[in-house]
Amino acid sequence: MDLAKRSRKKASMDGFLTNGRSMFLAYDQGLEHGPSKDFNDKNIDPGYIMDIAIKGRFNAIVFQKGLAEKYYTGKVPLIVKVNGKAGLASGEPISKQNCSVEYALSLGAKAVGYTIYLGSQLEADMFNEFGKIQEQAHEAGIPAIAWIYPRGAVIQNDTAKEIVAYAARTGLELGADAVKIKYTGDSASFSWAVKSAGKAKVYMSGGPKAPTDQDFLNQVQGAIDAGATGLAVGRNVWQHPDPLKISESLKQIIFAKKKKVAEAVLVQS
Ligand code: FBP
Repeated sequence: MDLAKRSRKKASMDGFLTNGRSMFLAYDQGLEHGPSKDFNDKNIDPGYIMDIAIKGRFNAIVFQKGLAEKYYTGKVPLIVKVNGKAGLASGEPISKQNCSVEYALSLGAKAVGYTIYLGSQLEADMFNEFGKIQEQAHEAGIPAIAWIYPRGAVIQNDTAKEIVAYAARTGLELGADAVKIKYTGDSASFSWAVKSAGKAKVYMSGGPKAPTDQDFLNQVQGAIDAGATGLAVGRNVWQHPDPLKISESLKQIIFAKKKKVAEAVLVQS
């Protein structure tokens, strides 16, 4: 590319924020885990998830390109995941690009997402690929969000304070506008990850469905107290028997700054 023609527009997460916070609905688990692991007769339908994103007033829906092409109906900003892997292969994890930034834009994406397995023997491939995607996204004026999951033979504990902080910092240094990282288990240790992320916004990753709503809401409260911008959640919402109710409780915690878990749970009863 002609360097003189290369422009870098301001890529900002502002379009995804409500009073500085946000909540994304993630739905790429059909690829990542397989339909029989996570889905039931309702949530196997991407249309059901699109409906939750709209009715639950999420700040974004996260789809792979195939779902975006066939099920994205607008009304909620779209984030297209431009890489992904299936859960069948063994060995050191790697997730490679499967959608161009240009094509994501044509589908209506307002940001692109990319997973990096930090600590994998193959991390350099993902660093390299993300570097190019981040530059293309910024040239187009949209943010690049990094899902940074420490994984591989050398990673003993992917939610340890120092490992999650390393993930957050990696995202900042590689140019991510936001990082999606796993919760460390308590607010004090998560705040080190938030500090490590610097000006990159931090989203807590939802994880498998928590045993109770209270458990999950406590985690989210801990992340918000630590300075996270918000939550990117999948299973804890769309595996819930009442996705809109749990979404409402989550919003009480994420957006209503003074609300605590006990009050947030009350909106469900
Ligand atoms: P969940 O809230 O369901 O955990 O979704 C968040 C997410 O990052 C998805 O985008 C992705 O499919 C999944 O987690 C990856 O999970 P895993 O940790 O098993 O790779």
